[in-house]
Amino acid sequence: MNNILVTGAFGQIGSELVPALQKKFGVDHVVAIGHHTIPKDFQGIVEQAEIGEGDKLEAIIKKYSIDTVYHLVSLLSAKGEVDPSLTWQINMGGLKIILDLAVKYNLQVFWPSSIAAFGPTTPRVNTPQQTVLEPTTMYGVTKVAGELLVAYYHKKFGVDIRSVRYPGIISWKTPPGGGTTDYAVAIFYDGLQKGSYECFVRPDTTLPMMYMDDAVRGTMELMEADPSKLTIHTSYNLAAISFTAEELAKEINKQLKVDVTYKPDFHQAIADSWPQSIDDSVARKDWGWNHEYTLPKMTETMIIALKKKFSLA
Ligand code: AKB
Repeated sequence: MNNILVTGAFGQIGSELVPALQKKFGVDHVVAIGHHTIPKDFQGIVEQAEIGEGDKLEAIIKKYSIDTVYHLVSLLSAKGEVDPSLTWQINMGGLKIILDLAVKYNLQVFWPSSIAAFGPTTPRVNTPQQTVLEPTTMYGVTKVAGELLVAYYHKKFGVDIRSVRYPGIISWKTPPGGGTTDYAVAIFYDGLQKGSYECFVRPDTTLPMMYMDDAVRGTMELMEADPSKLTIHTSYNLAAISFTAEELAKEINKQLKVDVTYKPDFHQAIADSWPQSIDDSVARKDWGWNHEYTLPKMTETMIIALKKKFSLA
């Protein structure tokens, strides 16, 4: 029986993963953990806890006989640079608490790593699964440390923990917040609401991206994959589409008039330290990962969804 706990349930990924899990396993089998960001219209089981509150989390795990945790709480790359100590505390402290609970209660765990685990010394094109991991952001440091920690808990304690290195995720449900790849979401929000967007990276900035539906489906598929087939216990490279900021602006402008200007700021150095494209052949071979959304399909889907959200349709 799957009784699932989702931390960071109301963040970018949680907001879409929770309904997908509820659909598959039933609303009564998914417990969403949040604090001040719980939407008023949320339907389902919700519990209030901070990620540092291990005792509270343990009580919730016992109360609902939890056997699976999607541990999504994280401060992202740009926000992480504002308060690096807090980023370490939330990202690493939270993960350690969840892993110790996983040992105690025999939990299956999903924990996301990111392309932020890579750095300027990593090969930037078709970045291999096994490569140099020397990130320059605190967020990236917590992703590398986290990858090593989850692999350690798998080897030492046999915890069934699975992970992917997400690229930039493009989605419409939650507004952009705290990430370097957020320009690829903000351009849709501002484009539809203001008709213009000032982009914080150069037009030629290329980063790996993925539409949310692919990310959610891939995450759930990895959690269901035959454990004997999984050869990576740090985190799987995961890829879908790569494009420049200018190519995205052009694609949007096929459907919508958006005046895009470019004013690179501190985000640029972070973007320049990350890969442009990812080799995810190991994920494709081990558990059959495949993406569905191309740049045009993603763009069309985003515009339709946001027009509805902003009552512009
Ligand atoms: C960020 O930009 O910080 C995130 C990520 C790539 O992990 N979207």
